[in-house]
Amino acid sequence: MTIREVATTPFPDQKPGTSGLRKKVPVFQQTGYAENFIQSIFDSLEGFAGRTLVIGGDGRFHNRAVIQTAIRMAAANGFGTILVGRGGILSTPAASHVIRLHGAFGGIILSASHNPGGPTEDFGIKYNIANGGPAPERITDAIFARSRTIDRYRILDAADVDLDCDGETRVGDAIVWVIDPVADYTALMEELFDFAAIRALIGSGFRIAFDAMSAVTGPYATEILEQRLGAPKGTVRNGLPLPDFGGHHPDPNLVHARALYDEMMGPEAPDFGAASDGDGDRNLIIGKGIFVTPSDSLAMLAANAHLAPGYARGLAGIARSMPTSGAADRVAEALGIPLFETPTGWKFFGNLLDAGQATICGEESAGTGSNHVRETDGLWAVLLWLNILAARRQSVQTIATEHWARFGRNYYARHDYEGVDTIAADAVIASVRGRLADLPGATIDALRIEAADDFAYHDPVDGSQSHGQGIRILFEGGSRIVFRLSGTGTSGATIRVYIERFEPAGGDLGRATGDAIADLVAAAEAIADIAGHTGRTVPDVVT
Ligand code: VG1
Ligand code: CO
Repeated sequence: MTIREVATTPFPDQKPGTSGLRKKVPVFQQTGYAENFIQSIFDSLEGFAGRTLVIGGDGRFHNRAVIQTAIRMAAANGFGTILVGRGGILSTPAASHVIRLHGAFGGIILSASHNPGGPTEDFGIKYNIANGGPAPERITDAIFARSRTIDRYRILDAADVDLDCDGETRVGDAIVWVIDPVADYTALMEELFDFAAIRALIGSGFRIAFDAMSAVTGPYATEILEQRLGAPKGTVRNGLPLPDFGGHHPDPNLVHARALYDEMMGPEAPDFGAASDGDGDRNLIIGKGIFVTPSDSLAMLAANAHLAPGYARGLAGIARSMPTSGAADRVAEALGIPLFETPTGWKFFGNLLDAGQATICGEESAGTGSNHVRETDGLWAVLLWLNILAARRQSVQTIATEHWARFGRNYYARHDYEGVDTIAADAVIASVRGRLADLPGATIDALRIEAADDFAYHDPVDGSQSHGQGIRILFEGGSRIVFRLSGTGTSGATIRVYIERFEPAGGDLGRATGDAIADLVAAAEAIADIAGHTGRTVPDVVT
């Protein structure tokens, strides 16, 4: 087998976003496109000769082709061992665990997460470092810089590896191991949670519905919920990963997991409903008759985590992304532990987890996780909920009601305006940014603005700075509006408006969210004039 140095020219658009490089499949299918990006990753790293690389993906269209390319390139670039999930499958949290468990140098995860898949839909490549977490900005910046000047990539002439058979193959000087994608992850979950208690809960007639959305969590959820925990067959729906996710968005929110939501609100609802996304890192939690917002879920999990064996000794701290509601802040305060507010994206949690400063982290976008891996973890959140339900033997509704009565309630919604013209979207943000100095002290109807800023983060562990991470408008009494642009889309821009009303304990805790935040929604429009800039009068997605 010979190593070839292939001459190439740069593509100008290989800047990683919130979570890796995401583009339409036809973009990735251009000659040299994936190769350039993968070589740019390797060229930005040092010291991996003879070390282990983990490769896996969420099974979407184009997954297998890029896995073969990545194997040939990793071998040609000098990695000693390459671990690949069988079928090219590894959920994002499972990949994170495999990297850590096997002491790998890093991993390449092929996914566009919650974005749709198929021949004309989305694909993505992300690099994770040795701690199992997404590469920090310093590395993603280096990858982008390298992609602008790259002039050759290195690849081995070799036959395709059989991805469907566990075992060992030699590719050049490297050993390729095809591993069971589910086994290591399942063992980790058994360490963290009281499977016997959850099994007893299910045995007592507690009913679960889990929607894998034809994405990567199917095999994991089937093994854990149905095989290990004894839930009846059929508990896991859409459990077979499909290259196009059955034509759906594998995004576990109230729009794309609508059927589950409707069922959970109906008279025959199971006790607990959940879903995960394309690559298995997100979670949707719905109790009988009650949707738990991801921000509330983070707070409720943190408040009850000690009921699970893996967290019995308590939490060192909680971290949340800036747009995530302040519900977790009140739990941290009550527990007497620190609360960290980071920019959007899981890569900002890595240092806090590594340093032992935070144990549980979460984002309003339905990502929740802990120090067990360095990624957000959908099934982990589901299992922690089940462990808490098994320990408390109360309904999700009761747990939520008691939580709000103790901590107060953060009514919360995110309004997304999708596929907006990029210039118009930039203009929205620029005009709000331009008003930042004038907003503090201003009133909009009965709401008084206390502070307004462009969020910047100073990492307390490595001292790095990140600027321009979203605009915060903070109101008296703890309510908030946040504006930012998405960094994961592949066409046009998405404007995200995050709206939150804080209602203290003793206040009106049982309102409909839409009513509770109506004045803030109006204030957001008054401040940003989204209609004027974009012509859009209503959001495309409300979650
Ligand atoms: C979105 C979410 C963010 C999340 C990111 C990756 O980013 O808002 O919280 O970390 O997706 O999630 P953005 O830049 O589009 O707002 V995953 O599950 O899709 O990789
Ligand atoms: Co995801």
